[in-house]
Amino acid sequence: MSSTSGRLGFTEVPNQTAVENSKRRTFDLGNGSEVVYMPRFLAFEESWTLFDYLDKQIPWTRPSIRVFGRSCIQPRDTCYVASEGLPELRYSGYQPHAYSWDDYPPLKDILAAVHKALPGSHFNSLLLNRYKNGSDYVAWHADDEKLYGLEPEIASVSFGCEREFLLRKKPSKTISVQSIGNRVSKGSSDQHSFILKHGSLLVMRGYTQRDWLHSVPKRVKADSVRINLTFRHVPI
Ligand SMILES: O=C(O)CCC(=O)C(=O)O
Ligand SMILES: [Mn+2]
Repeated sequence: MSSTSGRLGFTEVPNQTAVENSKRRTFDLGNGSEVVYMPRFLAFEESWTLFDYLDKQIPWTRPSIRVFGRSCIQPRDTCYVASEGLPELRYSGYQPHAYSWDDYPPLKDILAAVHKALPGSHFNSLLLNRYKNGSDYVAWHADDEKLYGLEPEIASVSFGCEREFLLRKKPSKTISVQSIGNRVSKGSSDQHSFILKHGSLLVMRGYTQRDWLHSVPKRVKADSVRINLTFRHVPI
């Protein structure tokens, strides 16, 4: 919202969103993969209000999933929201129930803020995660389900406890002299780390899901709850 200050003669003061958007940083991961990070995407107090709402109102579950053929309890709470008429999501042998956006109006406000920050993007589904403390985590994976198409864009909004988010290049499938050479001199450009702040937005786009893995590892020192929302587009 813009404001005026008659005394100093300003006609318009930049709004919070415009100022904080200027802290947006883009990381070119190479070969068509890109990450954008905005540490202060949402205002601090507003983010705590949203955290409390999500913590209390979302119907969190901790489902049983299959990993390498073995059944285990997913090491974090989850929930899924999607627009009507989309193909169903299935990952690690688990098919979450799709709740409606209308059931959780604040999610629609966050979605609108994400769309405003990312003109041209259109997200129609949302996977929510709640990490109760540092023993909850998400293992190395890519969100490369066929459902999302070849170059999915994923917008991730974080609330609460700061956690480390890691990106690691997938091992190359072609073994050539050059790739062996690359592996020997494996540089830091094959791994990236972000501390995802309360109210931050991280976007993965291009070939990031095809060529990279990401994770939120266990951290003994993380002693409070973190909530993460990943907005995705499911083509119909
Ligand atoms: O919690 C996060 O920051 C990432 C979650 C994630 O990768 C996922 O839900 O696929
Ligand atoms: Mn993911």
